Amino acid sequence: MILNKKKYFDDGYIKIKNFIPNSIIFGIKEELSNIIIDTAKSLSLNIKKNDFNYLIDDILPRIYKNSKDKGAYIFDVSSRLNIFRDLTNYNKTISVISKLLNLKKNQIISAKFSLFLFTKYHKKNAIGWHQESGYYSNPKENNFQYLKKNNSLFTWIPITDTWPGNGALVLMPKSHNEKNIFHNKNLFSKRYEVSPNKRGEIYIKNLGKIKKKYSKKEISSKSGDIIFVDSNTLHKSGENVTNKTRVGIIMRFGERF
Ligand SMILES: O=C(O)CCC(=O)C(=O)O
Ligand SMILES: [Fe+2]
Repeated sequence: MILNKKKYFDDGYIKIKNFIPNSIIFGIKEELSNIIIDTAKSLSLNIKKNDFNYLIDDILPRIYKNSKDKGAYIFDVSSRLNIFRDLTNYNKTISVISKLLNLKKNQIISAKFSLFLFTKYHKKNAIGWHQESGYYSNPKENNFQYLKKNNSLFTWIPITDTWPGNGALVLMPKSHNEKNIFHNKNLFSKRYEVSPNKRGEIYIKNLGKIKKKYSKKEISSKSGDIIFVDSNTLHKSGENVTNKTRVGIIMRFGERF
């Protein structure tokens, strides 16, 4: 594989198609399916077939509707599936990160891992504009992730295919050159109550100038693809106007602070 580093440095992101092996993608789908089936059975829900899309689009929302606790259970145990370690540590991913960040493999550290299981009942959970580096703000904070803001990135990995309108990642190409954007914190209880562009843990107060300076782009991607995004590139969750569940994974890597 030839890595187009220039494109990454120019645009602040790069998508690579057919990157993650099928064995890992199938494994993730199978293990998520098993957890959904077991949980549905515990609620005596009728399962018609063992098919990943049916399970995440039909059964998973019904589980959430029936029992918030069971929904939270699925999210929690899924995030801790061992197969996500295979994904996080996939050799080819680490090689690319090592080249993009100019670090030896053993110098890379990883930060928070996020699994998104956004069903039709989670439209409000779509996150607004931010830089990933906004999470790595203040070394004095107890959730500081010890990643260097200017030498880190995240990977966005779709498990379900995404396109504009069903939750594809939205970003502002070239905005990684903005190094001094201040991020405010939302009150925990208000994270998903504020306006769509400001939802999530952190938000940017004055988006006007930035929005004028950069155009936004929705990045369609298929399961098996990967998107490498500079930590300073502005991005947000794409809107999902469908009733389909959107499953995606974010992993964060960088140079130790
Ligand atoms: O939902 C997404 O695609 C993006 C979420 C995100 O950027 C984040 O959690 O930091
Ligand atoms: Fe993010």
